[in-house]
Amino acid sequence: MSSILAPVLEPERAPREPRTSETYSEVPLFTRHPANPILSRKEWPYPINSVFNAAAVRLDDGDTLLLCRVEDRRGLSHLCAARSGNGVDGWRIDSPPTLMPNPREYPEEIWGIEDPRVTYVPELQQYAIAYTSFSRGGPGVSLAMTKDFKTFERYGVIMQPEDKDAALLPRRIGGLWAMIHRPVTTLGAHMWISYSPDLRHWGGHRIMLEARRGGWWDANKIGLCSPPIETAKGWLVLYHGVRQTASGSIYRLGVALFDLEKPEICRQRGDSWIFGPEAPYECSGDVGGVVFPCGQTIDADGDTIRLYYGAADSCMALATGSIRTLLSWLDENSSTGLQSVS
Ligand code: BMA
Repeated sequence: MSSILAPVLEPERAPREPRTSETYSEVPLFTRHPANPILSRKEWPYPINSVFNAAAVRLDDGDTLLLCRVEDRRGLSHLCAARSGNGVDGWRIDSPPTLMPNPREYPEEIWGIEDPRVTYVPELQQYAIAYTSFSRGGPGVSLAMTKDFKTFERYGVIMQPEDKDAALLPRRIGGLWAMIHRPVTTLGAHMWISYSPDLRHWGGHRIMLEARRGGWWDANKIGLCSPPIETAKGWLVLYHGVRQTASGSIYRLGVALFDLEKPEICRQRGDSWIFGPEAPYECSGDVGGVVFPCGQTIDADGDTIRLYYGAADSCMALATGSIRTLLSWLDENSSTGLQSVS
C-alpha cells in the first residue's frame, strides 16, 4: 500500500547482504567533455554574472537548445536560449533574453526565475517548462508551455513554496499528467510526484524518493536533476544529493529507477554517487563544489546521454554517459530495503 508518508519500495529482488565500502569503486559513468566549460558569461551578448543550470532539448532541425538560467548583475535570474548545431560550441544566444520574470502578472517571480527543466510532450506537441519562481514566500514551481521557445503560455505557480526541482513526465500515467518535484515539508526535503488532469490542478501527492539520513552522501536533501528518461526497465532518474559540510555544501549526482506505470515505486537506487565536483570549473566559482544538471539529450543511437550541467553556479558543462551502462550499474550497485539502511 502506498502512503504519502512513506515511499513505496518494492524491490524485484530479495535484499542482499549489506555491502561494504570496498565494494564501491570509482566507476566513470559520465565522461567530461574536453571543451568544458562549454558556455560561460564571456560568450554572452549582454552583461551578466553567470550562466548555469540549463534545460536541454534536441530540436526538430537537429539543433541542441539549452534554456539557460542566467543570473544578472543584480543577482536575479531569467531564462535565455542558446542554440548549437553540435551541442558543444558555436552557440547562438538569444538577445534580448528569451523568458524574463513577469512580476506584474506573476508576483511569485519578483526575485527571478531559475533552474528550468524542459519536457517535450508528444500529445500536446509542445514543450513543458517547469521552473523555479522566486519570491518572498520562497521558491515555488511554475509552468510554461511553448512550441518554439519564442512565445510562451504561462500557467503561473502550480506548486506553492517551498518547492522546486520539478519536471513533467512526457506522457500521462493512468490518464493523468505526472510532475516530479521537491517540496520542503516537516518531513524533510524529499522527491515527490503529483498528478493532474489538466496541468493546472495537482493532487494524488506521493513521496517517490526520500533523502537518506546520517552520513550518506544524499542525506537530508535531494532533488530531481534532468527530466526522467523512459527505458524498457523503468524511468531512469538522475537526482542530486546535498552533503552539508563545515565548509559548505557538496552537490553530487545519484541514479534510481522507478516503475513505468507507477512512478512513485522505486525499483532500484544506487548506493554511491555517480558524479561529483572534481574539475576546477566545478570546484570554484560563485558556489564551488556544485554539479547541477537540469537537462540531457539522447543521441540517435538511443543510448548515449549528453548531460548538460551547471558547474559551481557559474558556467555550463557537458558530460556523456550511457543508458545501458547506468542500468547495468544499478543492477550491481543498488540497495534494497532502503529504509533500513538510511
Ligand atoms: C540549489 C539551487 C540551484 C543551485 C544550488 C547550488 O538550492 O538554488 O540553483 O545551483 O542550490 O547553489
